[in-house]
Amino acid sequence: MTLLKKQAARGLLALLLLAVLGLPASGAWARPAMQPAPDSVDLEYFIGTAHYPTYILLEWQSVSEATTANFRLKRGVTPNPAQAVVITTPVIPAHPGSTMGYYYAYQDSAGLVPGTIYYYWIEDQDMGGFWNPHLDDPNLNPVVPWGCSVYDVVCDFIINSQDITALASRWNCALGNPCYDPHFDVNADAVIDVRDIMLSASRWNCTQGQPCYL
Ligand SMILES: [Ca+2]
Repeated sequence: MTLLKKQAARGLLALLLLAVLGLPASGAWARPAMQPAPDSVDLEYFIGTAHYPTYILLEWQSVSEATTANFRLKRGVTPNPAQAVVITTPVIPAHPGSTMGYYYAYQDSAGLVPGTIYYYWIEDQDMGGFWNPHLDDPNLNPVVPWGCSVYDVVCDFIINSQDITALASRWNCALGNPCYDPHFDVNADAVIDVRDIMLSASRWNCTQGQPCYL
């Protein structure tokens, strides 16, 4: 094989390889597919931790805030961000113009209902007033279970025989008796009896996240 034929063969082999890999022969594939929104802040994390029964602690850390003016947090009870509402009014000021990252914390305690799963989102506002929702990153969407339903007296996020057994073991315990514990008095009528058992049993096998759990 002459040198010319060898070079032609190598070129053909390279083209075949590109065709197999599904890549164009130009250098176009080396470009990033999409640029991030220019004024959206980079967040290292956004997390939520339940401190039952007082508050849910929300924490986030930014990388730099050169064009970030404010933050706001949204909360919902479904995974659909369109159903979430803003919980931080007024907005939380950022550090506009800073190339440093900052740590933030917010305690959410408004209207929390035991037995509910809360979904959170974070948005940052750029200098132009536009809110960036960060919807494309599941790491910035904490999901926080909050407490137990009053019917789930054992508090293991399912209403089942364990709750009925726990209630039955306190049968006829009334306010003032050493065995009385208001936690097991489902209907809060100062006695633990068949009514409480009936209420829990009516939600048999309901788990946290289901409407019947509440
Ligand atoms: Ca009762």
